[in-house]
Amino acid sequence: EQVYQPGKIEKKWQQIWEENDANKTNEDMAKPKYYTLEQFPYPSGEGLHMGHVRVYTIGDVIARFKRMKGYQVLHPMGADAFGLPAENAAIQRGVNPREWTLKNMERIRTEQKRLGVSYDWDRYVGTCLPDYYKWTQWLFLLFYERGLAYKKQAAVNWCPTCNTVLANEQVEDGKCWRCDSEVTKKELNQWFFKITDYAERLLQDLDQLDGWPDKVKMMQRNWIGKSEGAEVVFTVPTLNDKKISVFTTRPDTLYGVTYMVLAPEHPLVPQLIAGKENEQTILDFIEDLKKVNEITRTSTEEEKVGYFTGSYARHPLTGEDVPIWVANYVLMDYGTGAVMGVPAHDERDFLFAKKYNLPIKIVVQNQEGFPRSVEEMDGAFTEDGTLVHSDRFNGLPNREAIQTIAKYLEEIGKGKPTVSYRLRDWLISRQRYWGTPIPMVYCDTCGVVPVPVDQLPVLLPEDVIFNGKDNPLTTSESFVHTTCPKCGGHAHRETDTMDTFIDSSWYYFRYASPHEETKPFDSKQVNKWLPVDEYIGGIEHAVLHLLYSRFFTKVLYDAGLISFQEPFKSLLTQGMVLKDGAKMSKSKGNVVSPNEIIEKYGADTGRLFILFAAPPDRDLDWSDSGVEGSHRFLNRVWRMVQQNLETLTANPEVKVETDAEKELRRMINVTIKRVTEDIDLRNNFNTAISAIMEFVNKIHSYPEDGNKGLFKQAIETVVILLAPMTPHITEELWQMMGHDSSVHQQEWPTYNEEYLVLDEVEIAIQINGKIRGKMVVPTSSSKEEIEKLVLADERLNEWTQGKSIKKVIVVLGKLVNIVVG
Ligand code: ANZ
Ligand code: ZN
Repeated sequence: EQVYQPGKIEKKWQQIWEENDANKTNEDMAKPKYYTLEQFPYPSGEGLHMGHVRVYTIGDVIARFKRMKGYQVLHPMGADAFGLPAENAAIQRGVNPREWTLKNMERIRTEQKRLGVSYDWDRYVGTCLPDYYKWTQWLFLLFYERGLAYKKQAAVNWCPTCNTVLANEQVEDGKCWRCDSEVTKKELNQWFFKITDYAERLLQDLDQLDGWPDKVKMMQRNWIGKSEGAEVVFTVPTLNDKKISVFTTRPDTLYGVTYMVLAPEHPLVPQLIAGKENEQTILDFIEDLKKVNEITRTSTEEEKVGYFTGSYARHPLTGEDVPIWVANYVLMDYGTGAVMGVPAHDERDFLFAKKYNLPIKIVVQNQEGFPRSVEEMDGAFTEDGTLVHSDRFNGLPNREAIQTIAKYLEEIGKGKPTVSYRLRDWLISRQRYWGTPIPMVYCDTCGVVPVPVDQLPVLLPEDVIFNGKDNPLTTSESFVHTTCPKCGGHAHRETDTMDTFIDSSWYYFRYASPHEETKPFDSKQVNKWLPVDEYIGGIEHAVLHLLYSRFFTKVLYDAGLISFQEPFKSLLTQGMVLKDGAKMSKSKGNVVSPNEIIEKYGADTGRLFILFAAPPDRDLDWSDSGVEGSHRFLNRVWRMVQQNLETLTANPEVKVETDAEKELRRMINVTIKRVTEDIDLRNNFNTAISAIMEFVNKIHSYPEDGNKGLFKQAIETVVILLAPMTPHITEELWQMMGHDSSVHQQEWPTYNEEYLVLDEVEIAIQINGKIRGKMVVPTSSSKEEIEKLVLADERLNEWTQGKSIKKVIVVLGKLVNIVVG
């Protein structure tokens, strides 16, 4: 008898699968398609961690299951290979970022292969390879042509540690998403993608995403942050009636305006303060604010600081002049960068007015007439009510007045109803080397000129200096100096590279036709395979990668390149892998390395444990005893096959006659049903595995003299059902059982409804020998099980109350006699 040696058989099968192209995408159009995708890894120098193992295993079970269910399956893998760590390695250790990255990509690929994941390696995509980033550049030019890529001077997020700008999505609580440094503001000329043009569609289409977790949809909704209200136009009499628009969600409070506040960066500020008393103070104030990020600026704890500009604005309805202030809490890039101050009905304005002694005017009161006067207010009145002191609008419920006043303003040309979004345009330029070069040149005569498509890719140069200070691309003479594609004159290249989130916004398109040489992808292939049917990845990308990818998909749809508008039909966000209740991480020193587990127990055990320990969307607690348990189970299955090889390689006839046989047949069918539904409907691999474990127990208690044909069928079912989860051991056992074809090419078994029901029998219940009732029990129940069932029956109370049960006699299939006394 052979012992289970995962080290040996796993290597053997991985090699055979590779030689046979076993995981090649099957493009059999007669079958329905299924695209399973796991987020591709960043090839860091550390190799895979357990979080990766978890995602890939989940994806692999789905891919293998769908293949057995008769789908043509696309299950590809690649590497998100541009990014800072490569460059940091270059700065710190003097290595070449490209070589460093390629080496890591190779290492990760090797580790992924050791897990036995069924990827079609022929479709491998690496975003740092010229035949990929050429098309990232092509897409940039498409965006540019469509008016969706533009350059502007703006105060942008700056990470002083990473030495580069960041998109808003990459600033978390005022800190850099990658290195946790405090983010500051810097005035720079930068490239942006106009994602704000798509804000409404990105919001509306969330409603179609039934296969997405509500939590992720909610995070995207909040990030897009739609707000309905009005634009109200004030004018500045001293500046020739220059207009200042404000955005407000509360036009109903317009008569309560007692001042106005501009963001200090507002373009009118210099004119408003020119020659005024506070001019210098305000100029200094603006300088200081540049060092503070907006999270801090708008946080409720931050002290609100403001200065009077010395100028006044005319109220559009009352014609009164209200003082114009500047203050830190008004942001330039939200709404119009200007707000109307209504201290009676806005908490922030109330505090500001109190602090600077500005007047407060009540224009909304509740049914009790509260607030009647400013003296009885200890904060803003923000509830609903009726309008007062509002001229012709007095008496209107304020909710109604929101619309009425907005429309009235539109009629008289002093405003209009409007919508504001919190979403900002996507800042995509990075002052770093290891990224896709932005394909633009600056010509002394022609200005900004896109690089023609036939000159792509704009390759990353090698003659650069990594000094940890400047953008290395600026140090390459051969790169910077070029000729203008339009006039042939001298020009210099854009030295910014693209945010790596652009690379990952379209890689799942590339997989559909990875060797396409004339365009980023073949539309026919993409329309065939996409949208992705199940996308598996981390929740940390809820508003980054997942929002950007949705944006890209909509732009490609508008450009007529694809026929669908949402990239990911269903999304599975996997939970974390914890150890001793904390996230596995180097800093906590609680890391269990995948390689260590594979060496000791084999990949199949690791996979089985990870799938069994928790449903995929929950956090999973690593447990050494759990791993041991999974390994024991696989050993048990192994021995079950080994010890019955004679039966399993013969061809015994199937006959179902005895109760034990009927029960085994029932278990075969019940288990197939449970496992199929757990995988297919719920992704509950853990309960699918428990069902198989129960089934194996049942097979062990099957009598020696039971029908051998049925016994063989049961064991074969175990091996087939386990195949998607533990692909190596099942392949080996399948072969031992005398099959020529791969277990992974077997059809997924189906069950027969008819055999799901328990065979039942009616038995008599006696109390002290007298028949007192009848009961229906499963035919297969043991004496102990029947005794339990009978004693739990409440009808017995009548006969046994106040007495003690002396003895219970069970005659299987006939009766139960309870002796009481
Ligand atoms: C007057 C008013 C009265 C306001 C009132 C609220 C309550 P959301 O809902 O987040 O969109 N606001 C507008 N632009 C701003 C900016 N650039 N920086 C800081 N605050 C700004 O918030 C919209 C409200 O936030 C607007 O409505 C405006 O204050 C303020 F009883 O206008 B409100
Ligand atoms: Zn940083």
